[in-house]
Parts: sequence; structure tokens; C-alpha cells
Amino acid sequence: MNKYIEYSVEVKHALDNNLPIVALESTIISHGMPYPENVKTALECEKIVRDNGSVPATIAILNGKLKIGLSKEEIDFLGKKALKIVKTSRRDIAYNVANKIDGATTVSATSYIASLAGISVFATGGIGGVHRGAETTFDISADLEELAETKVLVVCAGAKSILDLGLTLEYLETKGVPVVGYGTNVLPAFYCNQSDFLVNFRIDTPKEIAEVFNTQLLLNLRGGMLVTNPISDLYSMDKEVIDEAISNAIIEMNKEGIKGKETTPYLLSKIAEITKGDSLAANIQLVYSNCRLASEISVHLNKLK
Ligand code: PSU
Ligand code: MN
Repeated sequence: MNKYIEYSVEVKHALDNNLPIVALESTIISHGMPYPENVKTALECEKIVRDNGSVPATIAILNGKLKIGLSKEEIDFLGKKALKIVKTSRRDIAYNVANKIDGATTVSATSYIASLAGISVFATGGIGGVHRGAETTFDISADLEELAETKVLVVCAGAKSILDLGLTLEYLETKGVPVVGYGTNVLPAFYCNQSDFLVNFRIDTPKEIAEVFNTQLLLNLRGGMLVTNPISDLYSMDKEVIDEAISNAIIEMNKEGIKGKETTPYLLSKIAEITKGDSLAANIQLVYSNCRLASEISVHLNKLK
């Protein structure tokens, strides 16, 4: 196993000294945002994690290695090559490593690789879920299965309404994944902090979130925890505006015949186009907020371990 893993100096030092760490994904860099905003955002995420007490570990597959902690140059490479970098979910990990194909890791692949290193807190923007129309397409993100299997706490801003939020919650319930609302009873919907759904548990402080997750680990419960952090009112988009943009983006997508793993990246960029960049600005702010919260949770979790 070790021959496939390569740590940055900073992450190796953190692991050796039991410092709190936060994993960060790389699909959001290559497929989730345009260049150069993607690189700028990824570097700022690392800074926010550091400023709040943890060490950032951005994860990707490069030169046949599972890289845990990237250099600025590597982040720049992933951002510039963007869609030319293969979006790598759990199913793609072995093939890409064996063939030395560079990969930007999704929530599922990042969680798995983080768990190999014993990293148990991870910040992202949004997770994949049950797509609208999944009853005919069967399009259910591997992210949900990973949350069911892997002991990682994932901080996100809820799920975008490009997904079916109700079915996503049902799927997580079936798999026994607790969905926590940070300071909210309402499941946040990514760009917008309102939705018609409720979270399982409202918890108001990073410390209490860490305590519940630590208890979950001590009870040896399978799987992770989903912490949903609502986008701040300052940046939250109007529900009607974003819902209409999403519906129109889905219509365009179906016209163009986009399917499978291209779905999420296509919709993200289409929605940014329709909202003239407003959705991208919201996306960037919510990721920053998630990095802050994840770093704080990781600091508290670290004290309990
Ligand atoms: N949501 C975002 N930005 C993203 C993604 C989701 O707002 O970049 C990425 C994440 O990497 C997530 C992946 O794991 O999309 C889900 O893709 P799919 O639906 O194909 O499983
Ligand atoms: Mn899918």
C-alpha cells in the first residue's frame, strides 16, 4: 500500500506529530470551477484551513501515486489542465494509478484516500447525491456509498437542487449516515440556505459536532457523517432564481445528451453561465466557510483522540 501513497512534507509532519488535518478534494479544482478561479480558491481553502488550526491535505492522483498534500505547482497543474484531468471516483482509482493517469478525486475517492492515511475530516463544496430522474437513469453518486462505508466526516453546504434532495436523504438514512445541520434544522441546498427538507440533527458548535463524531468512531459504527453548513445569508442566492437556473440547465443538458460523470460538471458551469457568475461567487464563499468549519471540527476531534 505505502508504495502508492505520497505525502507532502507538511502533511507528513502533521501525521507524525498528531496534528489536526483536513482533507480537500481536487475534482472541485479541475471540474467544479473555471481557471483561474479554481486555483485561487484551492489555495485560499488551504490557507483558511491553516488559519483555523489544522493542516490542509489536498488529494489527487498524480504520476501513479495517491498524493496526500499538493504543492502550489501541482494545484496549478490540476487547475490549468481542468477538464483534461480525469474525474476520478472510487471506481477509477486502481485503473488510473496502474496506468499513471492523472486524476482529480471526487468526494468518494478523496474520502477513501484520506481514510488510508487516517485523516477523518474532509471539507468540500457540495456532495454528489441521487440525481433528479434517478428512477430511470439510476444516477446515484458514489459519494453516498462512500459515506456509508468510510469513516470520514464530510463538511458540505448541503446538496444542490440539481439533485433530488428528498431521495438523497432517504438513501443516506437507509445507509445509516447521520446528516447534521450546523446551526440549522433545515437542510441547506448549496447555493441557497433554504430547502423543503430537514436534517436529522441540529448541532450548534464545532466542538459538539466533534464529540458526536468521536462517539460514532468509538462505537465502531460503519461509515461517515455528513455535516451540512448553510451558506451565509450574505451570499445565499434567491431560491426562485437559482431553482429556475437549475431547471433550465437540466433542460439544456438533456438536449445535449450529457450523461453519467459529465452531468455534475456540465450543470455547474451551465448554472454559472445562466446566473452570469453569481452561482460561482456563491460556490466559492460556501467552500471557504466549509473549510473554516472543518478545520475547527478537526481541532476539537484531535483533542478527543
Ligand atoms: N458539487 C459541487 N462541485 C463539485 C462536485 C460536486 O458543487 O465539484 C464534484 C465533487 O467532487 C463530487 C462530484 O464528489 O462532483 C460528484 O460527481 P457525481 O455526481 O458524478 O458522483
Ligand atoms: Mn453519477
